[in-house]
Amino acid sequence: MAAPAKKNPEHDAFSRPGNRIVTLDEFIIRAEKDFEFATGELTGLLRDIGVAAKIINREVNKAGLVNITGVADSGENTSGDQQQKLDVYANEKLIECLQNSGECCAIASEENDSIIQVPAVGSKQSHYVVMFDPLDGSSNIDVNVSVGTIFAIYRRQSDPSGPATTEDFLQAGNRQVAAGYVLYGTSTILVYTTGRGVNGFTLDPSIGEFCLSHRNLRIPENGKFYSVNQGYYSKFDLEMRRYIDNCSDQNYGLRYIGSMVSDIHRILIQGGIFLYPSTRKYPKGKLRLLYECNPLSLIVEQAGGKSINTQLKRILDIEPKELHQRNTIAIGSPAMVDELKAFIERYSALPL
Ligand code: AHM
Ligand code: MG
Repeated sequence: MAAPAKKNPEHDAFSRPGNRIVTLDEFIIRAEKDFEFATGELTGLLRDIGVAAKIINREVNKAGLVNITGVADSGENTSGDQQQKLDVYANEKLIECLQNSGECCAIASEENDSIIQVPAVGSKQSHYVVMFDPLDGSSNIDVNVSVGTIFAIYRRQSDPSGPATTEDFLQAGNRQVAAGYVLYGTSTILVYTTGRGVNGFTLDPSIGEFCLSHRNLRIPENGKFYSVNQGYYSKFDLEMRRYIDNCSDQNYGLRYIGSMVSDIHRILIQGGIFLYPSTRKYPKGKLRLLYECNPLSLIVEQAGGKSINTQLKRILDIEPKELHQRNTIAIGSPAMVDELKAFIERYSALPL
């Protein structure tokens, strides 16, 4: 007899009549019940991240009122970027929330050189590792522009009885168990996927809960906006310049916030393409594969979009070599990524 079709937990979880509010916690718990062999660990992790997001949100919203904007005393992070005070704060809060519950066995953060072991809580033996960019686009904080937290969860590969290893983090993005982002914008929204569609939860400040607001997000097939730091135009390769000229010829609008989470969120809702190609300063691209590109690529693909690098490789299939690896990216509406691909195939001087 054929096995019964597997239910889509993230859709079943909220299929109920009326306009009753569905909170993130309720959604996660209901979704877990539909997973075979669920142990509750992943559920716990997503809830921990939700809690950390609320704490970070509180602080981001106070920026300007208290002495938490500006450059941190620590100076630069491991990638050579200037650390803001709020970067440091967000990093500490996420680590704290994850360490307290012990639902993961190790953490990697864009702000730390190497992985952080999470001591077991009680007899729990966690099977997951979590990585994150605690506050992406943080150079925008001092000027009240949106910033975001990005996270990715993987199953560890090493023996659960010993400590986690760096290799547990060096897995291709197609092995992510869950990924998401929190955008601290005009409202605060948490968007996540466990590989079965994408859902968004807006923080209702009056009750302090993330509530389901964007159910089964689907990215438009095409868009009218392109998103790239056009200030670097003269440093881009020919094929990228040709593509950007084409965007302008077709009257696409340019939208670039300088905060990738914000740009990707707009693209998820309205369609469009986001590009960060190689420049002279960043020959391999600026954005980090593990902390930024992989989680956002999983979300965009789960919503029906595409994500490749400028060598036309699917981002999620890249085998990472190091924790802070950078890469180029083109991500967004499928028709626009395909159009860019045709330009690269036509004009690239390098063998693809
Ligand atoms: P960050 O992680 O140090 O904040 O850097 C990542 C950010 C992205 O959010 C944004 O898209 C990009 O850097 C902007 O870079 P640039 O100013 O070079 O255009
Ligand atoms: Mg970042």
